[in-house]
Amino acid sequence: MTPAKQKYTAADIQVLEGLEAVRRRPSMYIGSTDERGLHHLVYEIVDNSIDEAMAGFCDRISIVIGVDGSVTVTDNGRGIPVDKHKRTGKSALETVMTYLHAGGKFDSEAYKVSGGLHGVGAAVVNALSSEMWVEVRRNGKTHRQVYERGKAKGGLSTSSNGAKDTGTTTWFMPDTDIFEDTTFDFDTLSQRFREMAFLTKGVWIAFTDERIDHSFTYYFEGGIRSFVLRLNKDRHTYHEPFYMERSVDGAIVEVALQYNDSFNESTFSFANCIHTIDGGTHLTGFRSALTRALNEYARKAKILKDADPNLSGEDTREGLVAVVSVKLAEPQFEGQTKTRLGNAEMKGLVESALGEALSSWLEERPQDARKIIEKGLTAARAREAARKARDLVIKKGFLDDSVLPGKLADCSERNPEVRELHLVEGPSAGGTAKEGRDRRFQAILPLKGKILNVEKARPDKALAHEDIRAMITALGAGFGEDFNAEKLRYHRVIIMTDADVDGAHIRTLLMTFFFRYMPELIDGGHLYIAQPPLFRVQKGKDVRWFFSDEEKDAYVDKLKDTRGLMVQRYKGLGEMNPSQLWETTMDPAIRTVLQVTVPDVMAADRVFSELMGEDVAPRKRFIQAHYDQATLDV
Ligand code: 0RA
Repeated sequence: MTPAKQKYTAADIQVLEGLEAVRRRPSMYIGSTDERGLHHLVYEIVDNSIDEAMAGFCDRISIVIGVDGSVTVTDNGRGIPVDKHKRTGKSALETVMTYLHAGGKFDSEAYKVSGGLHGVGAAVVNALSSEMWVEVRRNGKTHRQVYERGKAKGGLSTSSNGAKDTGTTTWFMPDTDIFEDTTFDFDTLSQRFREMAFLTKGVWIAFTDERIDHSFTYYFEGGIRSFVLRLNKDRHTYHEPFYMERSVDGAIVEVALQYNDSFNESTFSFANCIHTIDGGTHLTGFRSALTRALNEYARKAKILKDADPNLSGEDTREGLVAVVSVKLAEPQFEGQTKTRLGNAEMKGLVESALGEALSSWLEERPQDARKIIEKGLTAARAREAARKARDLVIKKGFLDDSVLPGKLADCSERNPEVRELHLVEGPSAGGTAKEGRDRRFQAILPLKGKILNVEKARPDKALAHEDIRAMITALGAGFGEDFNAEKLRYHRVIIMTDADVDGAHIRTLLMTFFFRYMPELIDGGHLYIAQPPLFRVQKGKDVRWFFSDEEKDAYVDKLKDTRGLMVQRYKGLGEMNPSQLWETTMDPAIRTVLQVTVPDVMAADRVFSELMGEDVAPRKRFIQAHYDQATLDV
């Protein structure tokens, strides 16, 4: 598996230019001089140790952020060579540290494979540090050199340490002349080191932040196989993970996958330990190999008959959790955010390596193979059913907003921005709301009660459900991929349920529906939850409403001795009369509504980090716990 088996010596390093250019235009080398650029310095140094680990010579890397804000990276690799370099006449170490050696053998030819910024490496970090030193342990000796803003301060000092241990230690202090802020962030770094550990199996990465006295060690024996198991932790899976690693044409292809019984796909792709959020050639190769291998096997095993059509790519990815990680000499990252792999050769490489490995894996496990293919067939049938259901409803004018649901009491205002749709639990509360509302801008849609749990149902079932259809039609903006927020007939959708357990359940079901079928409705800030009061307290003619026990108790305690105090608990919306409902829950001048937010973490790329984090929180739990974070009056 190791990309670097040959011996390298100082002569392999090509010298190009000095480091002044780096200090003059740092962004050209590290992207920016903000927080992101600052953290790049650490990754650059750690990447070098990761490369040494991938070459099979190092299994321990430690990173320490000092109290003074400096960084120390230590590995137990072979140590950077220190012999004299032919062209510079200086040691290899000094050459590596004080010259930009872009494009040289040292970087590209099978040596530099982990992330990094095109192999500019340690020299760039040196140029952008006010002080730096490197210690190399090799051949029973310790070699040390100190640098200042990229320039060597004296030669290499060598002392005998007699010890057998080898390795490299790099210490640096980022230059405050270059960086706006030189404060490292613990979470950013630990997250990245965790990823690196997942993606480099068998390596121990110890991270200590002395500023806050925190330390973590990451180690994943199974690498991305462990990663897949972890992603599927809360799921029901169909088989043991598939795992392969191949070294082809100087590149390494690693894939782990495992199917679960959900309908979603989670595939994460990486190139040189960089998360390629926008995919790229390696992901394309992965997908076509998967589709082809499964179809070929299904035909051979006669699970697919001659007359049956092939499984589509989408069908083969339902319930799939996969990690695709490639390591290559000169990765080209494309796109706005440089998170798509562009190297054309990777498509075919991944496709053939995975194709072969997966085909034999399937042959060896006919039972697992059958389960996976049957899952794909079910997906295909469901997709067909959903398509038919969709066609049918479109034909029937289901998505035509001129045919509004019969039980919708619409409002008269035309501007969607001020229109509100109240989704009310039960026909009786629906009736009260219809009477109590301001009919100019408030529309009422009474729901029967519990809507279908869309988390457990396929789209065709969900679309057959009366209340779900009524909501989609009333909103008029479609659903799923066809959802178009510009067509929304109401810019405020307010869920109004009883303040009891059933009400809470209905609320969750509704939020789950919106989250799965109209996420843009939530993202756009259109979804709200009404807050009906829990208590009515009357003293003479004075009537007050309270929304919590605490509020009510505080008020009642104050008036303890007053006679004729009447306290009523409101369990359901239906217990209020229309004017009470208006006053307490619907009148924009008085009411409080909670806006449902799906925080940033839900964005696709962040799901990854969320799942990588200590706290694996399935989406459902997530919405339940977070919907009440934002309170605002509208
Ligand atoms: C090339 C050759 C050799 C070691 C390294 C690179 C090396 C570089 C770094 C950077 C951080 N830690 C590192 N560890 C090793 C050694 C070649 C040999 O010993 O023959």
